[in-house]
Formats: sequence, C-alpha cells, structure tokens
Amino acid sequence: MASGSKSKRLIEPIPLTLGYALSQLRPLHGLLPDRIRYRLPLSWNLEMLSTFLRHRRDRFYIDVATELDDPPSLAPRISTDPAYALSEAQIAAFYRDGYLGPFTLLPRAQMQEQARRLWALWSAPSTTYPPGTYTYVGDTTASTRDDEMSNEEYVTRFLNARDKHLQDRGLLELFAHPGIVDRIGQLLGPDLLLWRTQFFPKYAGMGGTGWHQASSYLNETMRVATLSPPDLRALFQLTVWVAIDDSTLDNGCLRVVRGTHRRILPMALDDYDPITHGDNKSDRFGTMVMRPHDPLPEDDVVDLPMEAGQFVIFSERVMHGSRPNITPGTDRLAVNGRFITPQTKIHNPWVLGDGGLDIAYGRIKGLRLDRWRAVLVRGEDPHGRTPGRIVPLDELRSQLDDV
Ligand SMILES: O=C(O)CCC(=O)C(=O)O
Repeated sequence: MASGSKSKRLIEPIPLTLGYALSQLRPLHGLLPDRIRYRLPLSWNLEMLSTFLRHRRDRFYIDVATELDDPPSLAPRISTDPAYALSEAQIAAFYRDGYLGPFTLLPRAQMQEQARRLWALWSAPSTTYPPGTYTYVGDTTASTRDDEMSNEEYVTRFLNARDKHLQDRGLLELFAHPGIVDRIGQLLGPDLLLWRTQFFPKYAGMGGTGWHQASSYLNETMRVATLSPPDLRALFQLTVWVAIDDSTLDNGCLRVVRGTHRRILPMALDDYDPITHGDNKSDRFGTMVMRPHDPLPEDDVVDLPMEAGQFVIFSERVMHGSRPNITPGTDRLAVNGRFITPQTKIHNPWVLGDGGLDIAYGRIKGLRLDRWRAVLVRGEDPHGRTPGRIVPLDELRSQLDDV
C-alpha cells in the first residue's frame, strides 16, 4: 500500500501448486484432519491453476472456472399465484441475459416508509457476527484521502451489513415475500434456502461496486468454494437485489453486462490503494481492486435504475456491479438476498467449526459462523447437505418475535 505496510499476497504459487496436487488425491483426504483438508485448494481446477501460474496477478479466476448449461425445459418449475407467474418467454430471457426484472415488490411509498428503519438496521451492530468473531489481517493505516474509507473500515462495515435477516423480522419478511420466493421457485424449483443477505449502501461521492461474477463464492476463501452444488454447470443459486431507496444512474444503480453469465471470466487483481486507484473508485472490491481482465462488450452493459420497492433477479454469474454515486447528497441503500436449492451444500465442517470463514478479498480471517443459519423459505430440505444449520422460516419467525 502507498501509505502502510504491504499486505501479504493473496495466493502464493508454490503452496498453491503443492496444495492443488494434494487436492487431486481424493482417496487420501479422509485421512487428513479437517483443518488441512479444507485448506487445500479443493475448488481449483486445471484451467484456474494454469491461468494463475502463467499470468500471476495479471489474470486470475476468482471463482470456479465453469460454464452454465441451458436447462432441460423452460417451463416454470413450480406453479404460483398468477400475480407472480413467469412466462416461458421471461424464463428464456433470463437464460439469455442472466437477469430478469425489475419487478415491484412493494409500492414505492410503502418501501419509503421502511427505509429509515432499514438504514438503521444496516449500521446497527450485527448479532450474528458481533465484535470479536473475526480478525482483520490487512493493512491498518487510515486512508490518505479524506474522501475514502480505510480498507479496514470498508471491510468491517461490509461484514456488519451481512445476514441481518437473522436478527430482524422485517428484513426476513422482505425476502420471504411470495413476490420474491415464488418467482425464484419458478427458476430454481420448489425447495429454497435463503443463505445470505447483504446491505449495499452508496453514500454520496462513494465509488460503485467493481465488476465481478460469482457462482460458488470461491473468492471468499480462495481455496474452497462456499457453495458446493451437485452440478456446477446447472443453475443452483440466484440473487435478488431490492432497492430500498430510488436507485438512479447518478446515485449508484445496479448494472450488469447481459449475456456474460455463460462462463466465469478471468480477472485482474491488485491491492486497493487510495492514491493509485482512488480516482476510479468503482473498481474497489473489499481491500482489492478487481477488474475483468479482458474488455467487456460495452453494448451489453445494462444499467438497472429502480424505484424504491422494486427488485431484480440475477444470476451472480452475470458480470455485475454498480455505478458510482456522483450526487452531492443522495445516499442510496439496497439489500440483496441469495437463494439456493438445498441440494447445494454450504460451507464445510472446518469453516462451520473451529476454522471459521476466511474472506480473502477482505483480509478477514476465521469469521465464526456459530450463529449463522440458512433459512428454509419454501418447501423442504430432503437432502440435509448442511446438517444442523437449516432453520425453517416459521421457527426463525418465532425466535425473532421472542427476542
Ligand atoms: O449494490 C451494489 O453496489 C452491488 C451489488 C452486488 O454486487 C450484489 O448484489 O451482488
């Protein structure tokens, strides 16, 4: 960093290569303690390794290099209230573009009434990840620019914004709304887990969120994917992004590059430095600057301004981010929810136990997940792939009511 100690590199080539070799010797894994086994780069494939070794920082996969197949049928996978029904043409458009919407969840005035409370919730202390549940291991110097947060402040705020639906009934109900759940069900199927939510504030003057893609969240640990579905080439996760305030071209609306969800693309990574990168804050991602390595098709960039109360469904495989907030004083807040099918395993015994979650791009180590749960918002969990960590919606509702 220009103003502080140089952070350790995210990935070192020699341990990566040795770890990759061991990760391929699957029959041996049962003999290894979890703390070693789940630190191997189990999610790396040969394409990712060879790209990294040939190009180092210049070219890097931050998620499992994979492609998305078309589904066997475009018919909705559940039947719903006609108010929320998707046509086959809409489902075809989703598979063509990687996103669908905007749809209206709540009338604008109704969301505006909730906005003040949701702003307070985003900044309130997290009861799921209270202080002391993780260690920040990155650069600790203050920003050298008055208009920028330090890396530490940036990522601790980011983490505090996570999974507040586990402590707030109102936020839980937003993502349990049939307008969201029934539409997601038509794309993913009858059984659905809400495994993560995240607030995204954009204060006036703040940079946008840099372009990125994700399907299995390999970039969280850079070693083991957070999500392990039975088939990486099938759709297994969707994100819903809800506008709490009006989000506009000027105050940081969501944007996607349509059609980029077909394959995960290589990225270029660097440590964020307020002097070198500060004028183009839009590429900031945690403590990193992350950019697609190759130029994106500009004609396919779609800005998605939304009124408060509207939402978009997207596959996080689509290249997405947000515009900078260039207004003098119009902050905007959004919140996303991530839905998966219960066939998809979340985390692993080491992360859920002693190890905790390492968030590589945030230089966060060992985030304790003792209080984290995935919420069964629809259907059943017949597969039990994340045992002991699934809470049925009604059970969580009554727990939150009792608090
Ligand atoms: O709202 C933003 O700034 C970015 C949102 C995002 O990256 C996401 O929802 O995955």
